[in-house]
Amino acid sequence: MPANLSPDYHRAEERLRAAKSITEKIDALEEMLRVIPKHKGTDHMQADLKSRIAKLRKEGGKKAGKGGFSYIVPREGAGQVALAGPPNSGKSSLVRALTRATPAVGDYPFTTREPVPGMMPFEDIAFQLVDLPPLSEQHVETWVFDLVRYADLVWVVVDGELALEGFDEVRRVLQARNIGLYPAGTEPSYLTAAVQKKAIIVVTGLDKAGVADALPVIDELLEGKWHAAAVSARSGAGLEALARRTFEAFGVMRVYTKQPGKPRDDSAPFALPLGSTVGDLAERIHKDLLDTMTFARVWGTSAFDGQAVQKDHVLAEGDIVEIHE
Ligand SMILES: Nc1nc2c(ncn2[C@@H]2O[C@H](COP(=O)(O)OP(=O)(O)OP(=O)(O)O)[C@@H](O)[C@H]2O)c(=O)[nH]1
Ligand SMILES: [Mg+2]
Repeated sequence: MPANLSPDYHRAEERLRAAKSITEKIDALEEMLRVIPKHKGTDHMQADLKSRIAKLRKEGGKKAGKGGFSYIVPREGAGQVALAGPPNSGKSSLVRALTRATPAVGDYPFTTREPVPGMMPFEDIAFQLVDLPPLSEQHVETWVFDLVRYADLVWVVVDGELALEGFDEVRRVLQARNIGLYPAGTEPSYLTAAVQKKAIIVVTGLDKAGVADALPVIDELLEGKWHAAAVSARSGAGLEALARRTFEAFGVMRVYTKQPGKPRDDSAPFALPLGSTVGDLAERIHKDLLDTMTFARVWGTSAFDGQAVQKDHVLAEGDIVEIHE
């Protein structure tokens, strides 16, 4: 049993026993959480307090933040990234550093209890990050795994000082749900798990002494094939490179459209899977356009400037396309 619970804690516990309404109970539990000593020995108790608070909040219909949340976060932008990691590894800090979302950051585990989406810009497109509660050997609610399964890419976020243990824990917890991970840029093997998610390992705390030096060792021990992305949410180091790697991992290209006689429409490139054709683009613009289009003109690396092409023409990153009906 973890010792050293303070008189404040016992007083709050007393209040909990006496509490009658849900609000009083939540108040007392929150006070217990505030004053409990924050160390490894109380991890279980902290997690337990948090899940009791969450349960009571749900019962009382009173949700944290605005508008509550749904269990599936609708995809937005050029792709969705789920942040999976052990408790306290820096997931929410990353979402704060890379998007306008402001999930709570705490120096204790199990700070995050609900999914928090935010858009991460990369040049002229954006990817959706989804901050998640931690994955751990303790209780993890089923919807967290649903969100990992639903995402296009997983960032396995681990603290640089606990990188290997953290990665192993995440892998074990996911494997128990039949979810496997494979490095972006390689091919999955379905022998180990029914669902295989493309992943990037993100090592946090690059600003801390020793983490940068440990990177080559971490990479080697990760079987040499992961090439972890090292970042610091605090100094901002590595964040741009992570966004670029994420863009590359998605295997998407940006294609711009234009109207005849006008310059390209800069506002909104389409992010299409590599290998997409003019027909795929037409379908993305409007479901009827695939049938009504006659040909297209393309400027860029896949064609001579203004070359007329058919629906089956394969596009390249940065191409500008003018579709004629
Ligand atoms: N020095 C340093 N500290 C960091 C960095 N990223 C996160 N932290 C600290 O690590 C602690 C945990 O950060 P969070 O972002 O809340 O971690 P989390 O993974 O979201 O935690 P849970 O929601 O509990 O799973 C906080 O005290 C952060 O300030 C980093 O890059 N460098
Ligand atoms: Mg968090």
